[in-house]
This record gives sequence, C-alpha cells and structure tokens, in this order.
Amino acid sequence: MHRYSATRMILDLVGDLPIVANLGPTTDELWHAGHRDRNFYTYGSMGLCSSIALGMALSTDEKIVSLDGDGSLLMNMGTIASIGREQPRNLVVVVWDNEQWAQTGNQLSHTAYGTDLEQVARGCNIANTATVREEEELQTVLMQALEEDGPWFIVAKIEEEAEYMPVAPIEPEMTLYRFRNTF
Ligand SMILES: Cc1ncc(C[n+]2csc(CCOP(=O)(O)OP(=O)(O)O)c2C)c(N)n1
Ligand SMILES: [Mg+2]
Repeated sequence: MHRYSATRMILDLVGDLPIVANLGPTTDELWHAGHRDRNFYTYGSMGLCSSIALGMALSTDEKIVSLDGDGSLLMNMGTIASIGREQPRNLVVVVWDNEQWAQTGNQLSHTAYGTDLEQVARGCNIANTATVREEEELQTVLMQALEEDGPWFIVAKIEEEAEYMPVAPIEPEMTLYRFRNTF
C-alpha cells in the first residue's frame, strides 16, 4: 500500500470529519491530496499527532481521524496508554508504518526490528485494532471504524515512496485558525 493513494481514499471516505496529520510526508501528502480547513497539519511537533487528536476527541462528539507515523508514535508511546485509559469512542488512529524515520533519512525504526504497535495498543486496553497491508483492507476497516464506537487503532503497513511530494506551505498559526473556525 502507498500512503498517498491511501490518503486520497481516506479523504473520500471521511467526508467532512477532522483529520490530524503527522509531521513531514504525511502532512505534505494530505495537503496535496486535498487541502481543506478540517485538516490539522502538525509541523515540527513530532510525537504529538495522536495526542492532539485525543484532546480533540475528548472535546467533541465527531469522529476524529489521526494519521500518525511509526517513528513519531514510538517517540511518544505514552499516547497509546492515554488513549487506552480515556477510551474515546470517537477516535480513529491510523499509523502509517513504513518501519522508518523517513523524513530524516530513512533510518529503520523499531517496527523494522519486531516492535508491533498493534500489540502495544492491545496491551493498553484498546480493543478495536488491526494491522493492514493493502489499501482495500484499510478501506474496509476504516469504514467499520467510522461506523462503530472506538477507540480504533489501525496499523497500516506502507511501502515508502521513491519520491516525496513537495513540502506543503503550512503555517501553523493559520492551520489552528482555520481549523478552530470549523467547529
Ligand atoms: C522532537 C523531534 N525530534 C526529531 C525531529 C526530526 N524529525 C522530523 S520527522 C522525523 C521522522 C518521523 O518519522 P515517522 O513518524 O515514522 O514519519 P515518516 O517520516 O516515516 O513519514 C524526525 C526524526 C523532530 N521534528 N522533533
Ligand atoms: Mg515512519
């Protein structure tokens, strides 16, 4: 599965629901796939994508979709425990797991050496989990996650792109302003 194609599929699926994107390629690809006011792009704040999404989920009834990254989540795994503790029914976490810190030079991450983030989530009392490798599988589980109560934690194993999208012109203050005005 490729992240850009899967990102486009997710945009089609979620309608107007808020999406929080991990820094780097995840944010860039979301911007190119379909810039919209309800995309919350993170910039520099590595490890905080799903933390921010958790905070949002706790303050609204709408489903919140977090598009996180393996390397970032590994740096802040306490987020998974916090999600398991708080049990937000409306939070859907998708982890783009390319088994590397791609943006900083493709260094292999722990998931390339056996760390299984789905099992971490299950160990943190998150019952609705999956690991998927094909875009169609991701679509199926995501449709279920958007219909049924969560929290959901979906590890999407992806093949790293040979070329990256151009860096998106993100201004964090504008992202916050645009996003807040949609609630
Ligand atoms: C606290 C902190 N440490 C390091 C960085 C540098 N950095 C930016 S993106 C990145 C890799 C992120 O890896 P992952 O979440 O797996 O996303 P990928 O690049 O693979 O899409 C790193 C190390 C940073 N922004 N903040
Ligand atoms: Mg990665």
